[in-house]
Amino acid sequence: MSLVESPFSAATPGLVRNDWTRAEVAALFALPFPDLMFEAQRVHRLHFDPSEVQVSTLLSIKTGGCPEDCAYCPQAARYDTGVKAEKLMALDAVLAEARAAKAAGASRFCMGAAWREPKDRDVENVCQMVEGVRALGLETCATLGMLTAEQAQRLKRSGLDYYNHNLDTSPEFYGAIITTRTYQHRLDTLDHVRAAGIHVCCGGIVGMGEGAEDRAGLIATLASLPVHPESVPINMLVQIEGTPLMGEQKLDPLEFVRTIAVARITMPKSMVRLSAGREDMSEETQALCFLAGANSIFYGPKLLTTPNPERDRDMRLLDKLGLRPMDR
Ligand code: SAM
Ligand code: DTB
Ligand code: SF4
Repeated sequence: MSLVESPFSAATPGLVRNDWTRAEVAALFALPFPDLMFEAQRVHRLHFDPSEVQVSTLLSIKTGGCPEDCAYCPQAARYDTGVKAEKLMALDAVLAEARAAKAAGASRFCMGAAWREPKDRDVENVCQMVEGVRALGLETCATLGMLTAEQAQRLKRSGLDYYNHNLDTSPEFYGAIITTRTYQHRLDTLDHVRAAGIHVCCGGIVGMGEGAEDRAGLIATLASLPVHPESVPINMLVQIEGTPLMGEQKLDPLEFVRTIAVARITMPKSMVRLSAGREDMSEETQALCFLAGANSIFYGPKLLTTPNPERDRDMRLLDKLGLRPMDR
């Protein structure tokens, strides 16, 4: 199907829709690559300066020992991945890392904890961290697992800007990846975060052995939430020795680029983040991701427990592409 005949070219430019069907999303995935990229660029330029990239830095504030069974995760206690369980970091140590991230050029600081769900006491500790990081002039993000409505409200009062909680994959494939909590649990947490007035950061992982219909199912689910997530991280699976997904067939990088492009087209005003997996990605693939409408990255040599490109390597890449880090 050429774009000229496709129903998408008839869409009002820049219109934000929350009624994307699976079939429409699958049809976008199936477009000829040049048509898909053209449409992604067109939509991207309606709402964003295409030379700007938002940079977030991650810190694992509570590493390992997690009771969940997420088949991709190095921090699940049940898999022998070599990640040691640690206690929640001290406030001072977190603030020292946030200061360093700001000095290196990050605009957002994202704190991750390997919890199924935080206890109220944990939330109080994280709220202190949020207040401290905000006082440094950084945007704040946290990813702590499932939240109750009250916990989300408490985090909002501390000044938390974003909460990351991913749907990870399609509702159909989800059960092959996680059995210790349901898709509905995830949607409930997203509702609580949204109702508390915190910006939502929600995306997923590709390259887990899912089918093309699951990638379409993930994007269709995200794009038909009542309000699109402000931030949509698209992760390429980082294969971890000891996890069930180790040795899974690698996804063709062009399918990853297509996933970014479809996220951009269906969620025109959201920041689309080229997230985990950049360490093993060529500069050419990353450049295609930016062309496809990705406008955010994790910046700094470590994600939560796995490596990410060194800062100077990323700055050289952005420079080569004529891209620049976004101010807040
Ligand atoms: N424990 C909390 C939770 O699961 O919501 C917060 C931290 S958890 C590590 C955050 C997200 O990281 C997961 O939802 C998943 O999408 C992503 N992630 C974890 N391990 C990954 C891997 N090996 N490759 C790519 N993404 C991964
Ligand atoms: C997201 O979507 N990706 C980030 C962040 N949200 C928290 C996490 C990626 C983790 C990759 C594996 C690790 O470093 O442990
Ligand atoms: Fe635990 Fe989060 Fe890892 Fe799942 S993704 S095992 S909940 S840390």
